[in-house]
Amino acid sequence: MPKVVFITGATSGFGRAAAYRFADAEWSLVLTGRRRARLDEVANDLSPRTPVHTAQLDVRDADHVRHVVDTLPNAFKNVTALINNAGLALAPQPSQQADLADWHTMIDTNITGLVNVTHALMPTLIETGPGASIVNLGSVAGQWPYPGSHVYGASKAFVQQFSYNLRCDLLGTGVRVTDIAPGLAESEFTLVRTGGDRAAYDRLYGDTTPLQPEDIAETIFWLANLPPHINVNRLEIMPTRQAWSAFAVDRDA
Ligand code: NDP
Ligand code: 8X3
Repeated sequence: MPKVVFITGATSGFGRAAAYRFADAEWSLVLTGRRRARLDEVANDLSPRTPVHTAQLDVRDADHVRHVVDTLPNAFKNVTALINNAGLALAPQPSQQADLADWHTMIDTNITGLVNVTHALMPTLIETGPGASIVNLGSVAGQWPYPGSHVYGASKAFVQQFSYNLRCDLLGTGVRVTDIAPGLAESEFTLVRTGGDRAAYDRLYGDTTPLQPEDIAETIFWLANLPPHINVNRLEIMPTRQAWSAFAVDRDA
């Protein structure tokens, strides 16, 4: 029986690249995301290689998440790996200029959406037992503060602590949990964050060497394929050309 991976946010970036990486190893794929056309495009590309099931899904909708999990076709029911990848940043401006609605969208997606999917799939993963994995997409922003990160970084701090706490509760079930925390990585993430500002995208990723979605996909695949007795709790990954910066100090003019 092929192993089954369930990926949220498979229409772009890390999630899409992960779909291709797991397909290479002939895992069966459950691909989810809000954009139907993108899901179809990936499924059409990958289904000649491996079984693919798609579900148009907004992770913020707990009832729909439950429905998608409960109605998985038989060949896709025995999920071995959950990749909780769907997420976004909005409002790159300082907190005091950010829209409350954008804060709510980040909380609803990065926190509520992630727990919706985790809660729905935990019984299946526990049934799968040793070798099963939950890989949660956190961020360096969950550990390190920076201007304009406000609710986004805080939502990723939640992902880290939730991952650690899940580890405690899942001890003895064989289900592994990892918080993977990438730094600068080139994807549509920045277009979403800036409301489609292509110049901001070019400035951020230009003249340096950011991580690529395939780098993160390879890491996710490695985590899900480690021997069952190994759990990586947290993995922080930056491009070699990124590091921390000095503390900021407010000085008299
Ligand atoms: P992308 O914008 O390329 O992809 C984000 C994915 O999330 C899309 O497939 C999108 O699909 C999906 N998504 C967003 N909102 C929802 C929703 N409400 N319901 C279901 N799916 C949703 O970004 P990345 O691939 O770069 O980001 C993936 C994850 O990695 C995110 O959690 C992000 O916070 C995190 N991350 C990104 C970093 C980066 O620098 N790029 C670094 C560290 C972490 P659709 O719109 O079709 O629903
Ligand atoms: C995305 C990486 O540095 O923009 O999580 O917060 S960063």
